[in-house]
This record gives sequence, structure tokens and C-alpha cells, in this order.
Amino acid sequence: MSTAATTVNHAATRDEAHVETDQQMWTIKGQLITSLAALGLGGFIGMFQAIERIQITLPPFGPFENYYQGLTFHGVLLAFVFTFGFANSFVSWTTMRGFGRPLRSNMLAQGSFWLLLGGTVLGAIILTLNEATVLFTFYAPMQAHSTFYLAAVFLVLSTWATLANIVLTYRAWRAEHPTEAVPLMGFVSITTYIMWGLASLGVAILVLGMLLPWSLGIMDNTDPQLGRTLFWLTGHAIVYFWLLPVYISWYMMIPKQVGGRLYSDGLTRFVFILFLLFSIPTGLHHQYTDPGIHEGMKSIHLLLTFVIFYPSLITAFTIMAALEHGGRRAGGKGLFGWVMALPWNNPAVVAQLLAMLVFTLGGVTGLVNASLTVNMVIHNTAFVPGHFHLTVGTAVALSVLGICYWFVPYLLQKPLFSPKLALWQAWLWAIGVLIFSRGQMSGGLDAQPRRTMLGEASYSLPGWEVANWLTAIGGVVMTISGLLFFVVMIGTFLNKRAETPEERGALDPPMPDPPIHDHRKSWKVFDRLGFWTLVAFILILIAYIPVLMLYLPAEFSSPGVRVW
Ligand code: HAS
Ligand code: CU
Repeated sequence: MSTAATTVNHAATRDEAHVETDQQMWTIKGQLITSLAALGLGGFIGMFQAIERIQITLPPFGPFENYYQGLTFHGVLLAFVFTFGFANSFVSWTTMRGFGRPLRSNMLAQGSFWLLLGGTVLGAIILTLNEATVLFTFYAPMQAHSTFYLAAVFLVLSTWATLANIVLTYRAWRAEHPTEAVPLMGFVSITTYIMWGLASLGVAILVLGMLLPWSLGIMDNTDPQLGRTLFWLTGHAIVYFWLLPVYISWYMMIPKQVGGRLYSDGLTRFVFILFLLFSIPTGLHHQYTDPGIHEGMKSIHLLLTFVIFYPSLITAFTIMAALEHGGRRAGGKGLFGWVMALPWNNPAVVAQLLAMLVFTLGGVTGLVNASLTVNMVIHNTAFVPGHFHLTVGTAVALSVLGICYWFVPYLLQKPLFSPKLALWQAWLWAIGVLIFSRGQMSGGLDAQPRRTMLGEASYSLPGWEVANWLTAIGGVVMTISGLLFFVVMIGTFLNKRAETPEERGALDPPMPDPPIHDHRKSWKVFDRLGFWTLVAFILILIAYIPVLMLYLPAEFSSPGVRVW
């Protein structure tokens, strides 16, 4: 373990030199590259799923033995590798900057990177061999090769290593600042990871206690229903582990990037505490149709799902206020003039503004899903992928691309290659996903099942044709957008051009100004992280003990099946 900033990176002339050590910055870059590689590959496979809807099956579906192998690749790479890698990279960096010191442990920083890479390579190998075509939810009794579960262990461990490092960094800071308010950027970083640390316990018990020993032959049978419940204990909260790193950007960087200021320090802390408390005890909203679970427990999870909707609503209003502040400072007048005055020529901002606009629809469709009775109409239909391409596929993914438009130039100290192309990329993604999700959702409302090779289905209903065409067209537009992103990234990497005088300062990160209502007005109780973690844990027990009691002691009665 070392805290010594023995060598410094490119930013030697800046005051952050002592914060960003070379030993740690390469892991931040490595995690980001792994994440973006997963995005590129996983996203590309997505196009073949989309055009399959209009009966076009092209290579590289070829190397895949079937549609579901490609779908598993797509889901695992995007839902786990892309998101975990980005979170590890970006939130490690915001932690360093937030607490104004390097991460506490080089070993954990490097371990986190190697675990991510190791898990990714193992997973990719076993998926390529078609030994783990179990989709990203890996429901038992479908049984993958043990290497698949091992890969999952590696990926989760990589996030735990980052979590441990963030907590140690916070404690080191606290030892030197016993009475100060936790710096806001440090606060949002650590609450994001503590939430995930608690949330991931479900899948850790599932994989280590059930699926891995079962796939290794140590246990003959498993208990699918207990497994599903443990999976969704993690599985809802994981969506906020994908989302919160992006919220960190929306709260911390976007106000600065649009020339405005965040409204309130205390409200921001409150939002992240709400996510810590209520992200996890909501998992049953993925299991409304599961038999055996009491309707009363499903209703409690439903109610808490409406509670966890609330911090995103606060976010909508508070970020809008910051945007309006920036727009008016830039000369925007009238009811909507400030919108036009936002920096629509800055791709880092535009990608995230469009991601926010699309997320309003993602949020609304989330409410549809969450409502127990309405859920019966859309559950297991194409409506659900419609919903999650608006959320993780855009609110998160398009924001990550936007963040990359300043973060990558900063990390490389090279100006962004072709901001114009980057702007095209952002708009094309937003347009593409709106077409795509419109197709998926209308298809879903017309009873189109999800996770089905519809181009081959013999039971198409009238109305599906339009839905399928929209899905295919939207998917292709998103792919073109994705390709543009990689052109811009590779162009930036190869860029030999120096920063022009007009661009001066463009290679500095957009560090936040204090909010209008700064930390002196915030409640001190928000900073009691140990206390909130305990409350979050108790809420999980209340929401889950009555459910898990139904399945305990577990009945390991189901042998593994291979349906592919
Ligand atoms: Fe969801 C299924 C409910 C959010 C992802 N969701 C899924 C699945 C995924 C997913 C992957 O209750 C499928 C899992 C599977 O494979 O089976 N979801 C919700 C609810 C929310 C929600 C209530 N989901 C997300 C997020 C995701 C995500 C975020 C990924 C990152 N979801 C469900 C339910 C299901 C489900 C059920 C199960 C369905 C079933 O039957 O299987 C809420 O958190 C949403 C809150 C969002 C808002 C929007 C706030 C808007 C903001 C932007 C403001 C705009 C501004 C723009 C400022 C309240 C913050 C201004 C710009 C200018 C230019 C002026
Ligand atoms: Cu959910």
C-alpha cells in the first residue's frame, strides 16, 4: 500500500499533480479502455439483433451459433463490463479529486483493473465457445460453464476493490479533517459505491453459494426461485450503479460546463442518501409475476419503487435549474430563451443534454413497469428493452460518451478530434434510440415477446411489422452513431495537433464551483455515512427477510439444463 506520489503524470504543472500519480492514472485509463472496448463490441453485436427483426441475418452473427449467444454477449459486455469499467475509472478519479489526494492503495487500484480485465477475457472466451448462452440475467436452471460464473466473480471483485479503495481514501481524508464536511464530490462518489457494495451482496451469495458450486458439480441441483430472488436483490439496484456515475457528472460537471451553478449542496447529498437507502429494497418489481411471493411483499416493493423514483425527479428539477442558470447567464431571455443559449456547440454537453431529455421518457416508462397491474401487460414483452435502451442505453451510455468528450482529451492531454463529428454522433444516437425504443415499446404493447428471435417467429401478429422496422432502423442509426464515437476517440488518440489558443483550457477538467446554497447550509447528519449504511442494511432486511423465509431452507431440487 502506498500513498506516496512518487511520480506525477502529465499534469505536473497543475495543482492536481500531487493527486494524480502515474501508478494510479494508468489504471484509470486501463479501466476506461476496457469499458469502451466492451461498448464497441457489445454495441456492434446489437445491430445484428436489430436487423434480425426484418429477417436480415448477416455475419458476424455467423461466428455465433445462435441468436441467444449474440444476445448474451451483448448483455454481458454492456450491462457489466462497459458499466463497471466506466464506474471504476470515473468514480476513482472523482474520488481523488473530491478528497484532493491519491487513492489510498496502489495495490487495490491495480487489482481492480486486472480483475476487470481478467473477468472480461474469461467471460468472452467462454461465451465465444457457446458454453454460457444464459443471457445477462443467467437464470438457473439454465446452467453455464463454471468459467462464466468465475468471470462474474472477477467482475464484481473489481468493483469491490474500487469500493475498498474509495472507503480507505475517505478514511485517510477524515483522519486529517476530523470535523470538516465531506467534500461534495467525495460524498457522491463514496455513496455510489457503498450502495453498490450492499446491493452486490445478493449476487455474491447467488454466485458463490449456489451457481459456482453447482456448475462445478459440487452440488447436483439448485433452487431457481431462490436464485431469481437473490439476483433481483442486486438486479434493480445495479441500474443505479450504472446511473449514479453519470449523475455525478450531471451534478458536479454539467453546471460548470454550461456556465451555471448547482442549486444546493444539501439537496445533492439528500438525493444520494435516498439512492443509498432505497435502491435495493425494490427488487420484487422484477418479480411481480413470480408465483409464491405474497402480494403484500410485492406491494411494499412497489411502494418503495415509487420512493426511488423521487430522487430522479429531484434531479430533473435541480439539473434543469442549473441549466437555466447557465443559459440566462449566457444571455438567454424569456421562458425558453435560456435553452437556446446553452452551449449547443460543445459535444460533451450536448450528448448529456440529449441523454437527459431521453431519460425523461425512460423515467415515465419505468413508472409503467413499476405499477403492479400495468406491469402484467408489458412484463417479458419487447416493451422492457424499449425502456432500458432509454435508460441504461441512453441516459447512461450517451452521457458516458459525452463525458469521454472531455475526460479522454484530459487524460491524453490531446484536443478532441473533430468536435463536429462528435456533435453528429450525439444527435444520431438520440434520434436512433427514440426510433428504436418506439419500435420495441409499441411491439411490446402488441404482445411481442422480448428475448426472442422474432425474424424467425412463425406467429407474427399484425402490427409487428412496423414495430420491427422501427427497431431495425433505430438500431442501425445507433450503430452509425457508435462508429462515429470510435472515429472521434481514435482520432483523438492519434491527434498530433496541440491545443490552439482558442482551445486554451479545454484540456482542463470542468471542476465544480460551490453550489449556490453551499455546505454550510447542509444538514450535518447527511455526512454520517456509517449510520446511513446501517439504515440501508436494515431496510434490505425488512424488505427481504419475509421473502427469503419462503425459500429457506433452500430446496435444491432442480438439475441444470442447457437450452441452446
Ligand atoms: Fe428500469 C426493468 C422500473 C430506471 C434499467 N430497467 C429494467 C431493465 C433494465 C432497466 C435493464 O418496476 C430490464 C431488466 C431485465 O432484463 O429484466 N426503472 C424503473 C423505474 C425507474 C427505472 C421506476 N431502469 C431505470 C434505470 C435503468 C433501468 C435508470 C438503467 C440505468 N425497470 C423498472 C421495472 C422493471 C424495469 C419495474 C421491470 C419490468 C419487467 O416487468 O420486467 C426510475 O428510476 C426512473 C426514474 C427516472 C426519472 C426521470 C428523471 C429525468 C431526468 C432528466 C431531466 C431532464 C433534464 C433535461 C434536466 C424520474 C433526471 C433538460 C434539458 C434541456 C435541453 C432543457
Ligand atoms: Cu428495476
